[in-house]
Amino acid sequence: MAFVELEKKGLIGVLTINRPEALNALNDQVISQLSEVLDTVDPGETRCLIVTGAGSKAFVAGADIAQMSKLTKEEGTAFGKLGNDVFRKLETLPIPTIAAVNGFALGGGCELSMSCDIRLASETAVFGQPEVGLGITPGFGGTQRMARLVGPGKAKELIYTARNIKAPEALAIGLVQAVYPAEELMAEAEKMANRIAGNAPIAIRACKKAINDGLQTDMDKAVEIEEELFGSCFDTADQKNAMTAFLEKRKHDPFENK
Ligand code: DAK
Repeated sequence: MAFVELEKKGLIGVLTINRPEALNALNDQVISQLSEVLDTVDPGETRCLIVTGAGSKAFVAGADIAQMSKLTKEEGTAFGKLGNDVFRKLETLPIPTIAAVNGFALGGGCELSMSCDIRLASETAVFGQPEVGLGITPGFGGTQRMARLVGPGKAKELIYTARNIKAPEALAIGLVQAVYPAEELMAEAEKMANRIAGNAPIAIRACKKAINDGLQTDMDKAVEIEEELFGSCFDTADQKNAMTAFLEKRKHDPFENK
């Protein structure tokens, strides 16, 4: 059974969590398949990845509560590690990622969206970290990524109260970058993904690495990371192609990822 599907659309990929009967809840099978599918994404061929959920109701309604309810302490720790390892794999995927949040993004679903570079939401999207109402903490990076994305005060308010928020509030606090009518979400996500895919892929991968690695260190180290990645672009055909075209007042040739 394919709980995770990957569709290639030209230079972009669309990864769908496909378990609509349980609102795409993440059990260990779904998480393992997500890991396997991410391993198949080839940055040479795919320049931007959209992550979404099957059906019209949910992105992902969280980790699977039925499965989690039976876990021992050791199994809970192992489940947390499985999820964290896969979400980190997604977060550090070399190519840009866009979460197209098409409905409930609760618990592990909100955490999945926060492991993507950019979040676009439908007007029907609902975000939240309901874990403390279930007697647990967010376990797939929610305490860490939420605080980094919206600031510690807002993250603590949302996590301590287990309050769900709708798309407009998610937009207002910077958790999502844009909100669209549900029927337009995927087209808008694909438009953004294709726009990204049209830019120099090696430079974009360097930007992603510079932002992600830089945010984890102090500013002196962070600018060194930027300098090194900036320098590495001058070894690429794409840089030469684009700068030569600019100087010759013409459009550059399509980027070759070289
Ligand atoms: N798990 C399992 N099944 C789920 C589910 C979930 N998270 N969410 C929904 N479903 C299932 C429902 O049980 C139902 O199944 P059937 O009864 O039809 O068999 C089906 O999906 C449709 O759901 P509803 O009938 O409930 O649909 P409604 O429209 O009435 O309600 C809802 C939609 C999203 C408001 C509701 O389903 C809901 O509240 N779902 C749970 C949301 C939630 O609390 N999610 C957070 C889960 S906790 C950790 C690792 C991970 C985590 C924490 C720690 N470590 C190991 C440390 C992560 C935790 C979480 O994600």
